[in-house]
Amino acid sequence: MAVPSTEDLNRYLDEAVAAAQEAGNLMLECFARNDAQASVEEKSSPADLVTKYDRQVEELVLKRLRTAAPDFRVLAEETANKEELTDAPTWIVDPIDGTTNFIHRQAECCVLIGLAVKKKAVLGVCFIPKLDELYTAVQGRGAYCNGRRVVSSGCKDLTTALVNLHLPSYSRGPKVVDRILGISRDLLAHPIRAMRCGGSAGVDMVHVARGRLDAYFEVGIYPWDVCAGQVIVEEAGGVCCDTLGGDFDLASRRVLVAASPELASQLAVHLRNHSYSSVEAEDYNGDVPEKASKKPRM
Ligand code: LIP
Repeated sequence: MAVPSTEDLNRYLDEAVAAAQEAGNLMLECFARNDAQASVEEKSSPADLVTKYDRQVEELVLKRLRTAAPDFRVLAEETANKEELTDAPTWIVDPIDGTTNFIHRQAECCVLIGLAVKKKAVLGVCFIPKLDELYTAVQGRGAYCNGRRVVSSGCKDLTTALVNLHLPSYSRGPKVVDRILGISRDLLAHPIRAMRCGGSAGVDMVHVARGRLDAYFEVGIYPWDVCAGQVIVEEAGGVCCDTLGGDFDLASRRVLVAASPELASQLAVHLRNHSYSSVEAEDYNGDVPEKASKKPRM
């Protein structure tokens, strides 16, 4: 299938924006009713949750996207999550990213709609309904929030960086917990300026894109958590790469997002020291290195 033309991409962007806004309204109705807790179900672990609203939003979004581009493949968190990512144009959708935040009525949850072609993200929409912030980006055309251009902070130095990490939702086993504590201890001792703990990959990525955050990293994410955000971050001047510093792969389940290549490189040194790459954490022996090298090895 041919790569979409500029005209087609404009049309897909309009559809994705309309779908995200409709979905956001449904999320706001739920916030007003305060009934998300009533439909919580566990998925892969007690920290991996879904509600009836995730499913309703996904149905609504996919209906629109399938009408707009009937030939495109679909990868979506709640119903089309076993599909393999191929070279064909593929909508990649997370109906509610940050479901735990959503259940607890936190603002930091969003609708994510990405389009990938040849396994690369080319279009991204992220809508955070409680903040009324709509982020959009198409490859090569810049990143926008509510129609205004956004740029990353450009931060190049870990000692002045605000960094978000996420607690893994796929496991709270001892090795996984040790590894997250190990990397946190190491970064705090470096020292970095401050560290926060996020709950939505999409929200953290747009925060890096607009300079509210300098970096975010996570192991365990899926393509629907990061596809839309990747385009927005890169079009805002930021960087998405592998947690160990290599090229970013949408399907690898790991991401390091930073406001500059220099910052990504410095963080990757620390993450490599903690083998921060696999979901299993089997290769991590729990030792915290005395001092991480400051020299990037990318
Ligand atoms: C969430 C991710 C987040 C991660 C959460 C969860 P969901 O996605 O965006 O980065 O830390 O545990 O996986 O499941 O809310 O769409």
